[in-house]
Amino acid sequence: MKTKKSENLYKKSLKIMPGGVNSPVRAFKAVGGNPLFIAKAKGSKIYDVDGNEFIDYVLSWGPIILGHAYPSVVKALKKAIERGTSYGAPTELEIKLAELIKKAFPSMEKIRMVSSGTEATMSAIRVARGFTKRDKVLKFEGCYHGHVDGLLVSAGSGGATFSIPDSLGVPQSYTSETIVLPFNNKEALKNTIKEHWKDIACVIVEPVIGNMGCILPKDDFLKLLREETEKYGIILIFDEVMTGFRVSYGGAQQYYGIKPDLTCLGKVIGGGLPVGAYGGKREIMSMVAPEGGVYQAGTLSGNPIAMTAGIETLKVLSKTSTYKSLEKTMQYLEEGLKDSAKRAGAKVKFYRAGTMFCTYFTENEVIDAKTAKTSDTEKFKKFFHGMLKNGVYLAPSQFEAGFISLSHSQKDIEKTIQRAYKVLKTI
Ligand code: KE4
Repeated sequence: MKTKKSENLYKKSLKIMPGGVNSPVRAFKAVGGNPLFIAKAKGSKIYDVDGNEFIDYVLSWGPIILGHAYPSVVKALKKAIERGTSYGAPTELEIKLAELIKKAFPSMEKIRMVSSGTEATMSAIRVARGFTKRDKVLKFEGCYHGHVDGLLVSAGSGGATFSIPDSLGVPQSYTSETIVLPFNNKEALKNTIKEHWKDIACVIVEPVIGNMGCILPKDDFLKLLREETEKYGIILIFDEVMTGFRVSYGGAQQYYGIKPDLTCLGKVIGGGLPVGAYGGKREIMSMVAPEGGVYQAGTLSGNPIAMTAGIETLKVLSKTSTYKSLEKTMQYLEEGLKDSAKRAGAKVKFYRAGTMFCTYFTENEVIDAKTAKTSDTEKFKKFFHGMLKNGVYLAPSQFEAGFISLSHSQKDIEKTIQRAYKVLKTI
């Protein structure tokens, strides 16, 4: 596989950008080797600057659920751009996208648009603190909610009581209000909430953890989470930045039948442009400035170009035929990958929720961060590079989710399954 042009560009980008990238995971640090620089993309394919073609299962980490350069999105964007790109004033487009979101997520009675998932989670936490007048935030190990200072933590040795920053530049005081628990652990959850509820403003959770691969909630864990937070007046925030419109049209909350107080969205609702959103119960969201006293703002929030991409994407997603087709493709891929692994004698565990999935190189059931980390990352590296050489672009980390799009064809899936067998046999 020729990669000369990518290598030259990487040398150049290293001189001017930290790690040569604008987001760490893109640098291939978890799998080794140099990142490929992408020239263009269409449908299920991406093409790098050396002309290599790949079937894309990263899809910009989730947003490109229709497929790259989807015709109706491109057409609408071309027209929209002629009307200017951003006014810094309200437009009808923001109402349109908010209404489309609310139709899919009825729990989001009032919605505020922002420009990233991080802004959405950071703001939702501020609103929860403003509403409850409490300071602590409870999160789960392995969940990533964007680079919010107070959430860049890992469980302190004291487990539930205190957390330690897992990024430089985050003061201990910022993380002292964060409690970290193991996911899917009902006892830890009940005991911690019972002990600390008076100080806990909110629980924030990825209902399906997409930032540790793909970890599903075990029986009734989310139901318990809803009951316990309800009981103690703690705001339940579902971070559906990744699961929104991915696990189902109505996200994980529709799929698992749990109604959170606040929901954070991103990725898919921008159709590949920068959009995040947070929203939920009217009485809570009324706290947000200028209606209430919780301040949050953004120059490009709700800009007409990003709104247009989001509206066009959700219009296609709102057709029931869309999810029928996505589900069919995903089932085919799931069965095929499991069969390839079995025939190749590879010991892997495959999990998926809707159209997000992960293949772990472990024989253990993966139910939380700890069990996810029993995966053999050396084997994953070999799998990643083997598939890359065979024209399949997977997420460059064992602990990321993969995605499919409406544009992934039967042929794409067949090729992926065959190549997976070929590569897994060599590992
Ligand atoms: P952004 O600020 O990156 O738009 O969203 C942050 C975020 C919040 N919540 C969840 C559940 C997320 O998955 C994310 C971002 N996800 C990563 C992928 N693991 C984005 C890719 C990246 O960091 O480059």
